[in-house]
Parts: sequence; C-alpha cells; structure tokens
Amino acid sequence: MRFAILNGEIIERSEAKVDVEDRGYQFGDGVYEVIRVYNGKMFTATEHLNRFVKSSESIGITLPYTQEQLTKLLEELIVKNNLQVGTIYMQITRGISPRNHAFPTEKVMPSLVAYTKEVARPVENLKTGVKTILTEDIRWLRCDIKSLNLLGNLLAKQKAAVEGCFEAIQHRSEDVTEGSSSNIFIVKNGIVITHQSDNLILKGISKDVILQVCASNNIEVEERIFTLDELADADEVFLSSTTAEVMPIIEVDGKSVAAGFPGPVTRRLQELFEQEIEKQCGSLNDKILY
Ligand code: PSZ
Repeated sequence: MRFAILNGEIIERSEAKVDVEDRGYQFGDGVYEVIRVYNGKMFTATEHLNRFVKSSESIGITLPYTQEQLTKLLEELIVKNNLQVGTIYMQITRGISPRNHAFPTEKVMPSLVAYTKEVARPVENLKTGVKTILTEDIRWLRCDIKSLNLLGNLLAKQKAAVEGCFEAIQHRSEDVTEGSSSNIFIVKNGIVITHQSDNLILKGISKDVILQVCASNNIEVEERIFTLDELADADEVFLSSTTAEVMPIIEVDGKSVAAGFPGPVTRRLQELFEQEIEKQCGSLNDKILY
C-alpha cells in the first residue's frame, strides 16, 4: 500500500521513517491497535479507538488527536490505499528523546504511525479449525495494556510456528490465560467459558463481540479462570482476534479437541460474528460454508 499516516498527515509510505531515538524503537515505549476492514469499512472502529486511548493513557501518553480526527484520518487512508479487505496497523510512542529509561522531562510530541495491509479472511482455517500448543505465560502483569512490548508473545508464537501450529495457548501454572495474539474460549455442556478481562489478558474487541452475541442469543457464558484440565476436557475450543475472528481449535499439544472438528457452538458463533460484520460493513462474499 502506498500511503501511511505519520503524525497526523498522510504521506507516501516509503517516507514514513522513525528516528533511532524514538522511544518506541528503543524501548517499545508505546501502544498499538489493529483494526479490521471489510468492504472498505472499519469493523468495531469505536471500540478499537477507545482501547487505543485507554492503553495510551495507562502509560501516560496523551493522544494529540481527538478520536474523531483519528477516525477521519483512518477513513481517508483506507480510501487513498484503496483498501477493501485488510487491516489498519496504528501505533503511538512517547516520541523522540535522548535515550533514558525515565520519561522525558521536557514536552515531547508522541509519534503516531498508521498504515494498511491487504488481509483476506482466513476462510480455510475458519472452516477446518487450527492446531495449537501450550506454553507457560511468561509475560508481565499488565497484559491488559496493548503495549508494543511483545517479546513474551513473540516467543510463545514462535514456539507454535516451529511446531507448525497456528497459536500458542498460554497458562500461568494451571490457569489458562490467552493466546499469544488471541483470546481463548472453551465450551462445556453448552456453556461458553473464557478468562475474565483483568490485568492478565487483553480485553479483546472480538471477545466482546462474541460475549454480546452470546447474550442476545441466549448462549450461556461464564467469564472466569479455567484450568488446563478443563481445556483438555472441553467439548469445543476456539480463539478470537481481529483477523482470526471466531477460529475453531481442533488440536492442543498433539491431542484432538473432542471429535477433532469444529463444534456446533463454535459454528453458531462464527455465523453470528459474520452477521455482526455484515451489519457494520455490508455483505461478505466469502462466508464460511461447511
Ligand atoms: O493480525 C493478527 O494476527 C492479529 S490482529 C489482533 C491480534 C492478532 N490479536 C490481538 C490480541 C492479542 O494480541 C492478545 C495478546 N490477546 C487477545 C487479542 C485479541 O484482541 P482483539 O480481538 O481485539 O483483536
């Protein structure tokens, strides 16, 4: 894609460069968002921008743009890049300042960058389901902040990648937290169970969409800690994220989940999730067909 946003302006993507002393580059001192685009329209944009503001404020970065300004800029970027189906990546850092762990004392302008990428819906994986591995959650205790510091997540994802798996399911001792870049759900006796949104996981926007459609369709939900034993004993397992939507999990650490194919509750939630997309972004021409 040809254009990017840099500090409130749309410029050629190749011109969007960062300084070596940008605190995002040196320390991961910033936060980010990924927003899904279908049919040239952002899905759950308000929720993503709210979380972006919340993440920034939680580390003391004040956004120098209003949410309305940001929305307008992102919409303009989608048009300029002629993006139909893909993602917008957006990040803000504390800005450029001589390297020092403590925050700059003088006023520094935060650096904002956004660009787009074409990303198709992962329809094949959505239909067949994906394999996962388990790994100890070695991250810090503020996983609710969508921080640029992703080493823990990267090490987990890499472990999955070398095993030929889609995702690594993280656990703190016996308690399942979340994937390296997704939230994890189990289904037992028709009840959807997922970790409560506290400091140990990211409060996924997709997770929230799923919880909303469950509430309006009389699907019972328990937001609570569940264990590795409950995961092993689940009827269905799935993950959610902005790009993976409602993704069935058919294997955990080499063992089949229940029957080894996407279960009925997962499939129903995929259907309801697609309906939410269509409400906001218009018809999908690549619906998940079983
Ligand atoms: O493109 C990708 O693979 C994406 S886009 C967003 C994600 C992956 N993951 C977001 C995420 C995450 O990084 C962690 C640690 N937990 C949960 C999620 C899911 O959050 P939402 O639903 O807001 O994308």
